[in-house]
Amino acid sequence: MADLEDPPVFLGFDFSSQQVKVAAIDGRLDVLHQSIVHFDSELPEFRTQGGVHLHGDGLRVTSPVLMWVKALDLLLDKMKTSEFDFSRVRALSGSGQQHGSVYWRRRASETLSQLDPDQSLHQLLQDSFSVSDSPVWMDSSSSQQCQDLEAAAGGAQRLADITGSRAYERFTGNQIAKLRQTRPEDFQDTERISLVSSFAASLFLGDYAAIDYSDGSGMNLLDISSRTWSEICLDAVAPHLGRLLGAPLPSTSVLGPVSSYFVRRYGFSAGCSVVAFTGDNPASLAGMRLQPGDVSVSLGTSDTVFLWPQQLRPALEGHIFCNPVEREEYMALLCFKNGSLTRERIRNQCAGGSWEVFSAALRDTPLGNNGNIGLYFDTMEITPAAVGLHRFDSDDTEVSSFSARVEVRALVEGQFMSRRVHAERLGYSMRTRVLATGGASSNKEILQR
Ligand code: ADP
Ligand code: XUL
Repeated sequence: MADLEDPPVFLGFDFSSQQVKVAAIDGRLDVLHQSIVHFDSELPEFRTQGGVHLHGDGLRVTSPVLMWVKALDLLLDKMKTSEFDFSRVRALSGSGQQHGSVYWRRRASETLSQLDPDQSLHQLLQDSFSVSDSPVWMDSSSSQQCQDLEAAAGGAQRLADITGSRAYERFTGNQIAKLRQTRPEDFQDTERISLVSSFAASLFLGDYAAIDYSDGSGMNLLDISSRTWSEICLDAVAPHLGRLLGAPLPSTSVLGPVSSYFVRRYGFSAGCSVVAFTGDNPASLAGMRLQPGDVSVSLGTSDTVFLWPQQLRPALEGHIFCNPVEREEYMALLCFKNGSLTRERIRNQCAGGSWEVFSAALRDTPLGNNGNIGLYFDTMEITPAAVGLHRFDSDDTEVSSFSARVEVRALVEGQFMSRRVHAERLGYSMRTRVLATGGASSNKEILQR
């Protein structure tokens, strides 16, 4: 049990594409504990690759919702085994991969509010989801619904003016519209729709957690100026959708105390608060303490460029989200789907599967790659909407291959040039300091190029 003298501890969870992570920090932001559960290797029974199932049409991408639940059981059990003192945790919060959606079956709220501490969440929530495979951010199967939503809103730019983005396939509103049209019975059986972030908060709260303004901006449903659901968009997606979503709240809201399940099973204090969870990119902006004018590059499963813009300029490319830190401010984001997984493929093909060899190739080749450049879109890219591999030599002639070392540099230079070009096209300058985060930011050669 914690002593009143013990300094408080705060927990941050991340439900990301490939793993669930936790970090415990104290009031000085010193990290006291970290644990990870990696989906593919530690939960092989779900048969995911990179945390997802890629379906036969090459467009649909989903993750089993019960895998996320089981990963949380495993993560908390790991913390318990390492004698982590849960009673010192004053508050917890977290993040989730953006856009992914969770569909709670009718009466799931009763189950959530009466969880038996002698059983795992995975056992208890077996029947609580009307859709077992949640669509995630890599999905690009809702083009028809995107067209419909843009038409209903009065065009792509009008939709961007309201929600911060023109219609994107991975944005949750379009996924909900698709579910309603293609699986009406499952949709009828749903009593609440969460984002991955608010789903994770709901587990801790023992009740449905609100969607926060910042992650809620990635749905094509939130009016980012009034910070309320846009009636035009809700009506275009499904009748009475507002009831299924619940009212959105600021990202810093304290939602309530942790559910008694966690008090009794793990020894959390009954006074531990659950603070709204948000999207992984908004959480990175908050965690990196970004200031207006700073630019950040996140090199996780996706690569993203995000910043705190000084003016609100919704455009046809990129996204504007509500800022997770300052209630009246915004954040801008560009998402590149072919990030770490494409670097891993080239590492496996050109560097024997070793980041060391990959980094050595970058050290051994000159900046500019002697004029060789490549664009590698293994899967349909988000920014820009393109697919395929394109290599050009120093004469600007398209070629079918490069040597291994040239390929590694062509990939990294091509990726970072594209991050810069697209940010600059939107009027954002990359000439100020650029902060890096995400798995690949541990690689100095990638950061230096
Ligand atoms: P996410 O949060 O999206 O699950 P992370 O931010 O944890 O992902 O990043 C995971 C990715 O980091 C992996 O797919 C891997 O390719 C990349 N990564 C990890 N270590 C290195 C390294 N040394 N060099 C380059 N990339 C790396
Ligand atoms: C952002 C996006 C991804 C996911 C997964 O729009 O789709 O960055 O948040 O990290």
